[in-house]
Amino acid sequence: MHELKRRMLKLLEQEFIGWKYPRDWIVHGHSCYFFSPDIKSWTNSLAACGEIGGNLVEVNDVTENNFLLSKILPYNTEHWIGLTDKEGNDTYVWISSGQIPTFTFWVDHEPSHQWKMPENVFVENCVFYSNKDNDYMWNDYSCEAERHYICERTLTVDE
Ligand SMILES: [Ca+2]
Ligand SMILES: [Ca+2]
Repeated sequence: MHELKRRMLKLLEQEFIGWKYPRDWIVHGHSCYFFSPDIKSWTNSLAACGEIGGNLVEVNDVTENNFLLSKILPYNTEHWIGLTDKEGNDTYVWISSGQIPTFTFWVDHEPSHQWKMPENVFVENCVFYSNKDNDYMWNDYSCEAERHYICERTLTVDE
């Protein structure tokens, strides 16, 4: 009986922890984060984050940025974040809060808002962490391009 009770408590605990910190998510500060193994368009990345109870990451300050960099540095790949200019008015806002960023991490001369090569013009409305060649800083690009993505889920206040 004691053993059964212990096992039930263990199951409850796993469920509780699973709810707060879903499997494969990494806790940092007041959020947990998911770094995708797969690549998707920005829009599909946003949907994928939503399906697992989060949103595309909102990078609020240098501390959060440093944490994210520490996780993506070993991989030299590009990751979508939740910054977009879907209205097409060249003003980037966070998809989760609707706020204009107070912290930014742009590559020099970015955001460029469009790809300017002749015969291949398209607008750039979605932002990603670039790879090593651009020191992992932010760049905007076509939302249709496929990249890895980072989801964020804010933890509840009663931690
Ligand atoms: Ca955040
Ligand atoms: Ca750009």
